[in-house]
Amino acid sequence: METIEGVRLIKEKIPGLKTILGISNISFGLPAAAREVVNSVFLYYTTKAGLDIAIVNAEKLERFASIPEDERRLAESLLFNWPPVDVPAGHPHAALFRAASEDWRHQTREQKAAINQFHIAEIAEYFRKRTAPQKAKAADLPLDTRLANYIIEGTKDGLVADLERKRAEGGPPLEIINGPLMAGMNEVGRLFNNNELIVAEVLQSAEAMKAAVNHLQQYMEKAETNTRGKIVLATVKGDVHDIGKNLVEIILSNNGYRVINLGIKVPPEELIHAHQEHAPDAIGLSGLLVKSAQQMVVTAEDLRAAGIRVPLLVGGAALSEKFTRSKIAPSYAAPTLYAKDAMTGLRMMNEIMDPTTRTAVLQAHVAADGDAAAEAAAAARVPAGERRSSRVRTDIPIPAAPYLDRHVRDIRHLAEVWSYINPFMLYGRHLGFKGNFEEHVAARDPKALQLFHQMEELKQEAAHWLAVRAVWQFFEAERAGNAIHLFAPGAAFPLHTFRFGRQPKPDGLCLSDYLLDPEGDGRRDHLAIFVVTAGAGVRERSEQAKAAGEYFRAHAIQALAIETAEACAEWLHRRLREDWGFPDPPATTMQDRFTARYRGKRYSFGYGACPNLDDQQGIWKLLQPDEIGVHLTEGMMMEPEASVSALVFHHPDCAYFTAAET
Ligand code: B12
Repeated sequence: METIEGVRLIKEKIPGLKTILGISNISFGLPAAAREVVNSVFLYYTTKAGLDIAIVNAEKLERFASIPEDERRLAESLLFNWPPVDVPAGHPHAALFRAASEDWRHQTREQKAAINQFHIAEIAEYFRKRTAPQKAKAADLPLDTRLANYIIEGTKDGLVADLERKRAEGGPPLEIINGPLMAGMNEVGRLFNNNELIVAEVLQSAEAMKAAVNHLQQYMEKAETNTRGKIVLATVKGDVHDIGKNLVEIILSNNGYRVINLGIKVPPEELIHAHQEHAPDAIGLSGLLVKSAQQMVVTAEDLRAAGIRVPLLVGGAALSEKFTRSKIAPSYAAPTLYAKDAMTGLRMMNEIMDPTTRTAVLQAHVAADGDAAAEAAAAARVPAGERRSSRVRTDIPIPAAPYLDRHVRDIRHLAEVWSYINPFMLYGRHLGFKGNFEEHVAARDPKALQLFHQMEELKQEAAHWLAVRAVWQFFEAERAGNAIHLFAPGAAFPLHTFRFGRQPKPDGLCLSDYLLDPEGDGRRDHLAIFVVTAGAGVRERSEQAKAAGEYFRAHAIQALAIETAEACAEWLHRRLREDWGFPDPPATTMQDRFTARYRGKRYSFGYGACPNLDDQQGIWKLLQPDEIGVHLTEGMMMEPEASVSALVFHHPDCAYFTAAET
């Protein structure tokens, strides 16, 4: 109660201050089922008191609204330290309870402790006795519920037999799809939005749906379709981003939409043609990079010029609601909707296709006059200068570069590279696991273990075909204001010059600051550059799995490939530090590496310190990464998708920062 009160007082006295609270300690020592309830009730009241951020394992939390009244009362009595009402006869503290105030502030120390002990015993006793609500045995459930459950649980065992039972009852295939199966899929969407299902599970549900539809298709007339609507989907010109777009395809197509997936690097003309051919209800555009977001503006303009007015759905990592509203929507001049993830895309399609919500949702997404002007006015430039920041030391010796020739390698020891995969990225971001994956595996959490084994199996198989390649080179380098000249060994004229922006604030940083000036004997500092890839053949394999209805596998292949590329970058960077003569201290952990706690840093074009993606061309000129199968698209994207490029600096003061655009 004091914590809740504390939050309330802080928010009252210092309204602008943000509060953060770890929730679960409140219930430490109680039975697991009691903890889920007490944590949830505590979270509810702290939030009401004004808490901004809670640290909590969302999976281990009962939803407040679903907590039965008696359980909620038990938790509230404990948290608010209410004096017990029904005290068993002869209880040693009965008199103490009777004399205690309702309000914890007016209770004596002794009363507080006795009341607290009483409620702890009550709640622990209650939850120890309470057996988990028994799941009804599958066979006892009504047939429609069973059919929906196959989808919700993402299982196919018994599915075909039950579909046949449903048909024998006279259910036409299309009604089975649109009825119980779609009800299951709707529940999957609801559970996902409530954080009760993770991406990997949603994909398994989609697999079950696909298996059901495949089975029923043999009994359907050719003309019969189960479409709720039609969407043309594409990754924009210059962009090879596949994984995000494919998730959207899988989610939409298994929720009753017909998806015409035009693939990657799709120019506006192809979209216009597809619109004429398929007359879709909407067009979906995907893209990974900022450049692709700009390409969406151009694409939207071309679609408008071609007279196309269907709703446009857009999504991708570098896109935002603001950019969509201020840049893409005015160019399209028809409804333009930003979807932060595939499930949001599904909700939007549902709203667009539902006559009761369509008008409102479309009207809400047409650009308002002045959106673009407001955006333009906001972007003021800050002059940055060229002086080296005093935050970067210059009195350190230049470490000798180990070699200056270009290195090209096929990296065969995949197990080692994979040990550099950040589990948070693979299991958390891409497969949707919530919480600390490694801790959950160590605690033998079934969901974590299942995912772990699925990925280990995939790795075993991928070890036979996943090709990890790298090209790198150390270059002599000199700083010239905000620019860096790179030289062939001993040459007087630079091979190439990169120009960087400076952090727009007093004494701001610039990447060139990290290069030391030549020593008295003319010896120059160095910079390493690399490109790594794990993408050869990945899209094709993922496509095959998708076509076979193996959606989890299709997604997992791409997720493994992109995180292998990132892991290879981490692995190679560690090796470059070794080659350079400053290996990581033995105590360095992978977590240290994932948070860049080592000497020097690597910077990738497109990120804050060097946002100009056109500079990728400089890397291509210097390293010729085409030799390892990585090509640069007109959108400055590396094809295949699972590729990473970087500049590596050795300076111990290196930090990540955001520079002004050059
Ligand atoms: C993982 C990651 C990578 C991975 C994989 C990239 C990928 N294909 O997803 C790897 C390591 C390969 C990578 C590489 C690079 N990356 Co990167 N990467 C990321 C990161 C951390 C997450 C992206 C992600 O989650 N992808 C997984 C997919 C499934 O998610 P998604 O694309 O967002 O798709 C979902 C939604 O957006 C939505 N959606 C997408 N499209 C559509 C379409 C429709 C119609 C709908 C309805 C919904 C929808 O639904 C999808 C599923 O839910 C982001 C940062 C961030 N926080 O987002 C940076 C980020 C995208 N990367 C960035 C950069 C710069 C790069 C590189 C250029 C760096 C470099 N020089 O090497 C390269 C480019 C790779 C290439 N091939 O050219 C920048 C881009 C900024 C910019 N300047 O353009 C970002 C934004 C980081 C940053 N903060 O600056 N990256």
